Amino acid sequence: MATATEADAMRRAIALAARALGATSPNPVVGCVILSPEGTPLGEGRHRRAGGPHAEVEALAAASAAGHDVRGGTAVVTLEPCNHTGRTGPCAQALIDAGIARVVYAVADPTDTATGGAATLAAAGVTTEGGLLADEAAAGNAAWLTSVRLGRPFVLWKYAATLDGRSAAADGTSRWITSAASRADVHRLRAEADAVVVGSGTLRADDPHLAVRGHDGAVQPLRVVVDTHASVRPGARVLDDAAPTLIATGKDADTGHLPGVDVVRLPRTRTGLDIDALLAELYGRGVRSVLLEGGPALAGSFLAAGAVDRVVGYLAPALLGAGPAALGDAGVGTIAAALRLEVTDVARLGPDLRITAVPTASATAPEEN
Ligand code: AOF
Ligand code: ZN
Repeated sequence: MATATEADAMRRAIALAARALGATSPNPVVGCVILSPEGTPLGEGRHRRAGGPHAEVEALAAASAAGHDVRGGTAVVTLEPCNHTGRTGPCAQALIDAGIARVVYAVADPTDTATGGAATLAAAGVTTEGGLLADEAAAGNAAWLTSVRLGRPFVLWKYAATLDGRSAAADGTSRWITSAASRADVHRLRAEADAVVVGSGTLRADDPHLAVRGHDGAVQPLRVVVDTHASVRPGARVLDDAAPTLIATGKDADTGHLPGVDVVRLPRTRTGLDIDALLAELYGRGVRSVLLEGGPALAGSFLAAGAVDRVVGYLAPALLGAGPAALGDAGVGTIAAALRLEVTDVARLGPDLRITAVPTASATAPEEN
């Protein structure tokens, strides 16, 4: 059984890992705390960038830099220590070499490449225990774990709407439906994502910038415009150099007005571009988490393709009564086909409500009672 001290250390390791969200792809976020045999923290670390040291190695180095002897100590880590030599050496072996006597981890490594660390540690006589605060640690790594399971990036669809579900007024005006607190929260979502995706309609209507502001040191996400006919104007703000940008167009689009712009040509469907092909292209570029920022038609296409893993709605206490809905056609024609969600969080941001929900396993209607 893990001790209360180890649980505290795991909470700290999860918090350390969370600081690197949006910066480590295609790798996970991982945090680690090294404890002395008496339970005193000796060093801590996190994985900061793909190609950089793993969390365990950074924590061992921090302990050693502080002059601590870690022999006989415990490593508390959010992900099972890796067993492979990839861009860096195997962490299981590094822990064994350092004389660590016990390893407590939260979530097993699900990859074929890195799995097996716990067995290697156990074979070397290190006590190992998995599963401590596994749900919390998995939630902190939800994007990466989902991308490993599905072989495509994790997709979070974010929208802002009035209480009656409209994302713009009848005349098309839509600026600042939600409060400054909600808009700041969206910048956090962008900072945590590898790519931010919008459709060309939103680009025309709002000329959004899509780069992250207010998060020092955040890795800027790849800005992706789904633009079947390459309608983006050369002066659009999304084309500046604040962050990289990718324009996804149909195979036949004329992109002559976009010299020097990174363009990918994708197959078309009846409603626009093939969402699976887009996600495969992004995955190939190392993107493991996508923030889908609209508009309504594109969000409908993603939902119809079964390609939304989490929904975050910012609802402002305002009513419009007319104007476009936050979500367009998602392939739902009858109530039995409604895309059912489970609410996982409700928060108040200034005057607004933020509702987080995930699709339920089956799209059937709940039982009446
Ligand atoms: C990390 N950071 O702290 C741990 C990881 O690309 P590599 O060679 O660095 O290996 C990445 C894999 O190593 C990763 O997918 C995961 O399975 C495992 N553990 N990875 O990036 C870490 N502990
Ligand atoms: Zn490792």
